[in-house]
Amino acid sequence: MRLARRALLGTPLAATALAQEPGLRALAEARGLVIGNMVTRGQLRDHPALQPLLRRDAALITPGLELKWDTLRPDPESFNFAPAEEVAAFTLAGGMDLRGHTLVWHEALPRWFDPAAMPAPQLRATLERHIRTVAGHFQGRIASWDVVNEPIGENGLRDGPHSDPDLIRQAFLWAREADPGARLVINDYDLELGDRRQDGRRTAMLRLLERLLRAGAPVGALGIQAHLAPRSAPFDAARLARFLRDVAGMGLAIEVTELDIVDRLLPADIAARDAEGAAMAADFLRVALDQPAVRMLVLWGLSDVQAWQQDSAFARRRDGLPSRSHPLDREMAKKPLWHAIAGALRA
Ligand code: 9MR
Repeated sequence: MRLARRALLGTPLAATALAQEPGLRALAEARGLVIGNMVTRGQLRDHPALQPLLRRDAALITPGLELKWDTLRPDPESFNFAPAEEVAAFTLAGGMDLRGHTLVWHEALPRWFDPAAMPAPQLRATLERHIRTVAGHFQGRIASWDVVNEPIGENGLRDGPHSDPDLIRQAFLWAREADPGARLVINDYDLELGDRRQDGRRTAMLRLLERLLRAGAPVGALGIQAHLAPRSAPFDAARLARFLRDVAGMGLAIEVTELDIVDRLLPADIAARDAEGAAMAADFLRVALDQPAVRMLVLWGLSDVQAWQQDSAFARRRDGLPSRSHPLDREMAKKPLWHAIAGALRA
């Protein structure tokens, strides 16, 4: 004890202050908001420095890959829960909750599962078995499940397993039976910014939600991914606020599920790039956190070592520079985005 106190007295003031600066987790908790982050099993292993920082900045974790079909379903018969359980063990040890992502999606499918090539009854049976087994396996451990991911296409409902609203309704019913306590979510992207295209996507989403609720689907929340891409479209606070109000008016909760910055259209200069990304996040969060239905804020990665943007032909920068999409840089130092999020949580 005496040793500990002497050690503490010997700590330089700056280091003590740094250790005491509240993380995003404490700031969110103080205002009754659940803050989360995405991580994969590979990232936890390859970047152990992430682990204490995730515990500082997140109260909930979305496994980035481990609950997708291509990881869970090596073949039509079996289920491989081991990778997801490794992430779940990390969250349990850190006193964090889990988010489930995702039960029905048109991407990250194993080669044996081609929804378009399956006769409708077989597709239905395959989805039912998957949802009942996976949601059942994690029953009681998942705060909210993305039951259906990215159902909105460029013209209404996307082709594939999403194109049949009755199948979507069924997916929610199967998930509800398998895990009665989880909040069940429809999750989608490009619902945040103020151009005509995203207006159309918002309208299509509102129609789908209305239709599902009318048909008795147990949808509990809309997930707004929020992969914010400055200069791809303007930010329009009034339009976003109206949309959030419309969703809340249906009695649904709202979760921000994948917040990060797509910096492909921003200047190369790091200070300018970071400032513009952080400014758009601040604009977005000012509106989102003002809406009481927004219960959860999940970031799609804490550090730039986690960037998916580089592997995406669409989201990566044309000049080949590494993307700066996340709150911490590759050395785990805080960037303007971290401070923008902290500021929004404090406001
Ligand atoms: O970040 C994820 C990337 O590492 C994966 O290769 C990809 C396919 O599984 O999915 C990425 O995450 C996506 C998420 O699951 C759904 N919304 C868009 C995300 C970024 O593409």
